[in-house]
Amino acid sequence: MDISQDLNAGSIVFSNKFDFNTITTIPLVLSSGDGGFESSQIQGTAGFLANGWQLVNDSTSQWFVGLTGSTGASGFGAYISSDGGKNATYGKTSSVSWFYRDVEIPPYPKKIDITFDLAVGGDSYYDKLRVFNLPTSYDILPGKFIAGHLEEFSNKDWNNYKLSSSLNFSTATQSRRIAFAWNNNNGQQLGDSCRIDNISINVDCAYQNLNAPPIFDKPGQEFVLSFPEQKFVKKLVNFHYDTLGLNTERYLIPYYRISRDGDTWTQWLNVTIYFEYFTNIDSLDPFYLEIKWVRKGPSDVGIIRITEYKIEGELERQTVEDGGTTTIPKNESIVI
Ligand SMILES: [Ca+2]
Repeated sequence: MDISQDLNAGSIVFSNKFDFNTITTIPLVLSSGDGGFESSQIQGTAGFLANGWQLVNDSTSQWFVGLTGSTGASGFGAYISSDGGKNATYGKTSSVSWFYRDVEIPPYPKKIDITFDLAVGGDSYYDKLRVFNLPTSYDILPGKFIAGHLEEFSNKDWNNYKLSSSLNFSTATQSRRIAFAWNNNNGQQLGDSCRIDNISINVDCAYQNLNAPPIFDKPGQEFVLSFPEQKFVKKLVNFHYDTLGLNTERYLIPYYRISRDGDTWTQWLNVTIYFEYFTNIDSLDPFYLEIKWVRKGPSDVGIIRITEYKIEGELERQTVEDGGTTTIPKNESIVI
């Protein structure tokens, strides 16, 4: 919370503005480690699990780890082989082989980026690599090729690719299944099979390094702002919120309550629509204050988040006779 004071005017303002534009990129898989098959340099099919990947190979054209799959700039990479790992070839029997991993997405995600180096043969109609961002509930099976891919590739020399896709905006962590699937049919081979290396997976998240804004997921959900014993705060000046998700009816209502001893409280009182001074605090005695926002409206979908609030107080002042009359504040600082 930011606090600013105007000693001449005798006013004090408490405000909090949440920054939704600051994005932090969080790496989930590094190209120098698991994503490059370099965390554990193990050749063959065991090289996948050794680097955190699950392997679902079909019976003919299968994924292997080894020198053959590398760009040449690093040790190992992944590749499709139909001769037990000797060469980057694919067979004339229809095959679909996968490798994948589940990644945990931090809260407040904006998007996920999957980058990798790829060289791939094949004809674009029958023989290809597809890359997926799937729910973890999706059951990956050998021999089963599916649509819903981010992109598909065939007949390309070594190149670097970056695939970006959106994620559900959520206050909780969620998981996704990032998958690579090779498919070939029983027709003609064209060139080498597929080689892939230096996979990195990053998620762009909002406000990972900032105080999280109050989020309201469900009807009736509350956010309470508590002030310690004090006698300055006088009114909620304004607040702002936005809604995420489907545009159905939901909104926030602010309330406040007061206690003289921190134990016995008034009822929750409505903040008037004109944001007038809180009532019940006209004596000069210190008091405890709580302001709360409650999600209202019939809709149980979507999210409301407070983007900003501003609370105003008055500093206690005294008058000093000094030739003329000067008013100065008694309290020059306050910590909330
Ligand atoms: Ca590598």
